[in-house]
Amino acid sequence: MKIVHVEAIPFAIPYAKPLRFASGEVHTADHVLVRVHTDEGLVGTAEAPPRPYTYGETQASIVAVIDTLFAPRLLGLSALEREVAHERLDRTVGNPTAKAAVDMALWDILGQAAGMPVSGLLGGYTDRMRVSHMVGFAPAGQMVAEAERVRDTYGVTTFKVKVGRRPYTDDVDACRALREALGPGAELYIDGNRGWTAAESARALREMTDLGLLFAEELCPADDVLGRRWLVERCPVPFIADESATSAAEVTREILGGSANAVSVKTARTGFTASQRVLHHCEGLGVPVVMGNQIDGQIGTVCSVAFGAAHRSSARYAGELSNFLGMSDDLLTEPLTIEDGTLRVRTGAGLGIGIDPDKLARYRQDR
Ligand code: MUC
Ligand code: MG
Repeated sequence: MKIVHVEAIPFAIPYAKPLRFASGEVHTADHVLVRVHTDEGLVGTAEAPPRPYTYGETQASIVAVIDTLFAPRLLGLSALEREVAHERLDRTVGNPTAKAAVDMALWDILGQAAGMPVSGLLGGYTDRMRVSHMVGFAPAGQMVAEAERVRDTYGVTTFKVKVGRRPYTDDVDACRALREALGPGAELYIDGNRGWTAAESARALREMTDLGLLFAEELCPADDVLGRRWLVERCPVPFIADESATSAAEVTREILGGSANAVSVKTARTGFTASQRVLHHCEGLGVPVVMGNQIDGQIGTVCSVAFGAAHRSSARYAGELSNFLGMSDDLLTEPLTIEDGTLRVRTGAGLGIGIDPDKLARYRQDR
């Protein structure tokens, strides 16, 4: 199982429905397809989504770091030597989605070699997850229409509402309109992507106390250390750390520092190996976990559901698994489908996915 070749292929697929949030917006899935080849002919596949406003990575930087630094360090290693692979990748700081894609491609190889699904190898807790849909910035009426469409079409009843606009009352009004339209049975939570100050966040939370929110996520920056701690002390629901807690060490810092009391796990940035470290760490600390979405395409979503469904603690809440619905197309030979508000884990060996060669030829940016 020696690694003989690592590919980093930039591709771009437009969004039919762009997503807007406080730290940025996505119009095109300008991701990188990562393929790790072994001497036995196995090919592990994953995708890396550049999020410059979150991690500083770009499509070009992901391709460059894989081609020039990661691939040469991986060649000749066995896919079983994941810990050595990570030691070598970690000689380079940052670049979380590039590292995560390599990690998940290695797990795909291991699963294929064993003839077993990765989700089973990770923990095999359940075969599906409830889906949470992210509602991006728009006038309140459009946000309601979007949530109703996703509920009526896919049976989804959990929604994460993007907040963090100014004035904050626009978001309070949108959340209220969503609650009124969706009724008391829907689960609603909010994600500010650091858009508000601690004081704005506190005011907004106070004005939404009757809306029955499930969680609040990254309402203000974690770098406003005392302000954020002050806010979390007053927050009536678990406060999720997302972009402020992207490793087990950052989770320790944020939780013990009082800057969060729940954590978003995203396989797009911690792969399977480090996501398990984060997850087990959260279990040890006794804080809840939500499977987040890095605005993944279908390949990334297959990875998120494989991981989320594999463990009790990551399968507990609905996972954010529907961002791919906004894309105009994707690369998988068998597209994902959300039914009855749930997404199933792929049952084939490894990640159980195939890449459509015609689609890849159409969307790749390097030829
Ligand atoms: C999220 O949960 O924040 C938007 C920015 C990012 O880094 O992830 C997405 C979704
Ligand atoms: Mg978030």
